[in-house]
Amino acid sequence: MSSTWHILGPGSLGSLWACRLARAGKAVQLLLRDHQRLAAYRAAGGLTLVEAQQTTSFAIPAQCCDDSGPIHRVLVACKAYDAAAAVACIAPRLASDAQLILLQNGLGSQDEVAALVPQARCIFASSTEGAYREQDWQVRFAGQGFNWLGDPLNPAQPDWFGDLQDAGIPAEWTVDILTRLWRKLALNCAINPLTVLHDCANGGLLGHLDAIDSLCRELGELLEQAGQPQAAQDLAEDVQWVILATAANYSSMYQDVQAGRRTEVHYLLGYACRVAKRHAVATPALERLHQRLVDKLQARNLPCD
Ligand code: NAD
Ligand code: KPL
Repeated sequence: MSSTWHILGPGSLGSLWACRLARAGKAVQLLLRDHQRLAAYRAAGGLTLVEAQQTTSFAIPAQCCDDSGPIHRVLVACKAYDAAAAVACIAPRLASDAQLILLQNGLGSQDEVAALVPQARCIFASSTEGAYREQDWQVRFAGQGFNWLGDPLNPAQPDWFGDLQDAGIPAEWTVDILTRLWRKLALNCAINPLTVLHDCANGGLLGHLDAIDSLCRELGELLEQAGQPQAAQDLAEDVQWVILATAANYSSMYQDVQAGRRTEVHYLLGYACRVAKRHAVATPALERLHQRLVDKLQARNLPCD
């Protein structure tokens, strides 16, 4: 099997992975949307990683998604709402033994991708690392974190997993990846929309603990009914801990709204509300929160799906 790491959507997190893998001597190939993006990338001469005081450039090869040649392994690093469309573009190139690593936050996009490429192995990831683009083709590593990877259909660790350790990418293989993704989704549902509605940093939610308690109660019940009891354990305590630990930070959804970017609400709070409906779990506080968030996004001319 080819050992090349294809990176589909080298934005913030995708570039962070690409640079670290390239630095460790792994074969990396960027997959760009079209010829215009490819020309812009080639003009820039590569990807630049900024870490603390160190800035390093990597002349990683790139090609268009619709180029030729088989793809055996690809890190899908697009936003949740772009993942399926991006994978559809490379689907004709996927080898019969292809493995996709899906970096998307939230839930729902993984199933959209898996339905498109039923022959491929889809590995889900949950990341707490932080990165943002300072300019095109330049990424800043902004927050140490961790990556959990797993495959809900197959507990076997893939043979390339050691590449991550070689590249200094902190990661662990887990058989409970859905629990991880659900837990992060629940944290995001309890924190992020309220920061948008109250226009505050995470710490500002200490003034809204009653609302958070109601949301956590409903999220806990939803997780239980959806077959994720472990993800429900001590949720309210964990939410309060995250609020305190990140009090000065602005949530990712807050930052997206402030920057006029589309949010991933459809795969976070929207997903929770859809699953609640499917399992007939009453979640009035989550529903109200979702509606208020949708109203706010619409008022700002931002997509709410
Ligand atoms: P990003 O917007 O910085 O990067 C996404 C990239 O995908 C962009 O470069 C975009 O041009 C590209 N893209 C979109 N459609 C494409 C297509 N059809 N073909 C090729 N490229 C395409 O996003 P990000 O911040 O890196 O986030 C990616 C995922 O990781 C999200 O689900 C996010 O929630 C999650 N995440 C991000 C961070 C972070 O710190 N950035 C942390 C944890 C989780
Ligand atoms: O993941 C987060 C985010 O901002 O997206 C935290 C910090 C946990 C808040 O929900």
